[in-house]
Amino acid sequence: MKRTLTLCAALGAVTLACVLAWAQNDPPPCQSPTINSGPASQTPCPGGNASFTVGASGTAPLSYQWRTNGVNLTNSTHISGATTATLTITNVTTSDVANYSVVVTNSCPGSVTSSDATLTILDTDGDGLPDCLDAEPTVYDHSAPTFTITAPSEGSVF
Ligand SMILES: [Ca+2]
Repeated sequence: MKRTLTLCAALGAVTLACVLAWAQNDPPPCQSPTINSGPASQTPCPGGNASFTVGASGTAPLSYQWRTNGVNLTNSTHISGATTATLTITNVTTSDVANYSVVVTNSCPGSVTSSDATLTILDTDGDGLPDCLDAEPTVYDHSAPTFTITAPSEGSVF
């Protein structure tokens, strides 16, 4: 069938065989969404941004719904892209620490849910301050202090 169609197209032929081949050529089957990549876990700094992106394929158009711990997210001043392939969280706080996933659907039967990506604020040294806010190590100056002594002017009282 496909070879017949290719040959017909190549020759620009309109023959009974070609017409029959076109007529029998099935429309493309409905492809339920599948997830190809992501989302990846994020370790933002408090006050910074975090973005989660998913790569999905299937019969267009695809619809996206991001969720945190299983609850659908909605756009706000804090969250954008809740129903797109990329979720962005601005001005991250500790309350954003959670698992993030996305449900992808289209007009075909079935939907697919991504794996969980985590949002974590790292505190590697465990001092309660995120890594990005840990103070830089203090550099001490071990060189000898220098003094400048100015001779008192005549008539000064001590
Ligand atoms: Ca720390």
